[in-house]
Amino acid sequence: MSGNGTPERIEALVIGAGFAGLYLLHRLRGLGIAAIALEAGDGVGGTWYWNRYPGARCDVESMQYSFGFSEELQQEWNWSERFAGQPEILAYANHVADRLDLRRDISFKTRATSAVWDEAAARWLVETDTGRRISARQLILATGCLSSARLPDIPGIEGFGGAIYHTGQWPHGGVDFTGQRVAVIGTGSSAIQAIPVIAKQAAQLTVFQRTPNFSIPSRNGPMTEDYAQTWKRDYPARRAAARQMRTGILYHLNPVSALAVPEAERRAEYEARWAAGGTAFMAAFSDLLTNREANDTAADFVREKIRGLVHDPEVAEILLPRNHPIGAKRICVDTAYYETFNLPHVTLVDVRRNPISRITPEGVEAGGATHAADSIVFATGFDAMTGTILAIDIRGRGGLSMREAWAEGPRTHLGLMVAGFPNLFLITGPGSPSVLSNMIVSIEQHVDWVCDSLAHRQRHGFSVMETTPKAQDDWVAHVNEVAQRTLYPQANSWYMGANIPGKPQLFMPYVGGVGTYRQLCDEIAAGGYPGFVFTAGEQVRAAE
Ligand code: NA7
Repeated sequence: MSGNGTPERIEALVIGAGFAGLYLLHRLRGLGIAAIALEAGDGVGGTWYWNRYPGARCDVESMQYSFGFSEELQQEWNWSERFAGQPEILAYANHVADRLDLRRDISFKTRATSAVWDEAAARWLVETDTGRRISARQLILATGCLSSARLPDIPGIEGFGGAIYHTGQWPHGGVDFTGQRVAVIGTGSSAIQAIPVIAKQAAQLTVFQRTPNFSIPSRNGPMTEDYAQTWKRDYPARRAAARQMRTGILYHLNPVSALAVPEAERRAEYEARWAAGGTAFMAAFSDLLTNREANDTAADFVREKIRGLVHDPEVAEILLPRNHPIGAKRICVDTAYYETFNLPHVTLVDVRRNPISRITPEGVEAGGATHAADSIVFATGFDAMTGTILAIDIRGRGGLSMREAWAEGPRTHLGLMVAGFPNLFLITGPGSPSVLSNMIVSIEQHVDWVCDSLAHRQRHGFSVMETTPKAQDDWVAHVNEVAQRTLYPQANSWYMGANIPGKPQLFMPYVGGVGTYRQLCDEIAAGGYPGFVFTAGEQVRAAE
């Protein structure tokens, strides 16, 4: 249906067909709730559909970065590597969509542009860039946390004579850099994965670094049958344990303070974690993210490793992260990142000392010198956590726009609902553990909670659910208070909105931990949803 005619009617509308959208469609179908999903891309997979840059892979082990809701699914799928690459994760997303027969409920190449709450009908009216108009009782934003790719405001980009790429919007056919002079701008997770792979092809690679990052070797390798079986034999129990962990990832979290053990023991623990690889390095001691002195011991250890890996001491010095506690910005995981700077055709430019002034037709101008390039790769990140939500013009009760409601930064109750926006749910929204966790674990938890709340309403005949301003204020204060007890706010990270000029700065994800958060959400559901209000016609029940 297009134009101004009667809109299509549906019970639930899901925006996005990444892992969250796929699981939502499956659960809603199980509840007998008619649902469709709109997806801007022409395939499923969300972040794994868009981020096709060379070297893209997940930093959570694949045995854990996969759905746990279906024993059949987790038994039948076989991963080829410890940390699967993007093509394999995308293949898995496609497999899930086919296996659960979800495609028939997804509208591809369709982007939601606006969503307006119609008070009289108690429904959302959603408009799309294809002219479709859809009236839905429930609107669920499964839009992802890192979907709005961002090019920095560097003058001259349009005039560049070569090719421009952003890691988050990579061409589907791939890019062959063989023989090219390539510039990479940024040294976050994406760049740290892409740089070693691009270096293998490029004739010359220049990396522009503004802030050095901490990166731990992944020790990625082929999946062994033995390792896969240790998981598959015991999947339900292992998944259950992971759901209670701080990050939703099962690994050994050492309960001891880094400052409570002798130097030699501390070192041995770091060495063992460095040798094992991956983000579990940050679980070496209990207080690495809460005590600066403890954190310094881990940061010093990694800086020493970097010095050992990079041959040229001047280059190593530039690569040493010093301006934030380790882990306060998302820790990176790499395959031969630091070693890449030993290659003769790879150059590192310190953008703090030599700021990029502009892009010229020939390349990148920094510190008065032009670095010639045939291609520029922007690995400059995303308008994280809120960018994709605010890209939709959302109007709730009384015409309140989400942009106004979040003018000072995102405000939610539990990262799930926003006061003034009835029947609008966020999956892994700001105020929930989301990006600090294994995303699939957090997605499953949110989808289950939302679907359980819908089932609750079905049983009680409530058609509208919303959160109260008081519950939201209390949650926002709690999220902030818990964040302040950690070292996270000490880094200018995208967790804080610090990478987007003018974006309000506050710590967006909930650091209380996946297990604690889940328990709280479960208690709220079991207690009849305090902090939420349910309405059906004349019936109003304030459950505070
Ligand atoms: P990130 O982590 O936001 O990294 C972006 C990088 O780009 C970071 O090094 C930035 O430096 C750099 N950047 C941004 N703008 C500029 C300009 N103008 N000049 C120079 N350098 C710039 O994005 P990623 O895609 O790597 O990773 C995002 C998440 O995706 C990641 O955490 C995983 O969860 C998956 P800065 O640090 O701001 O100084």
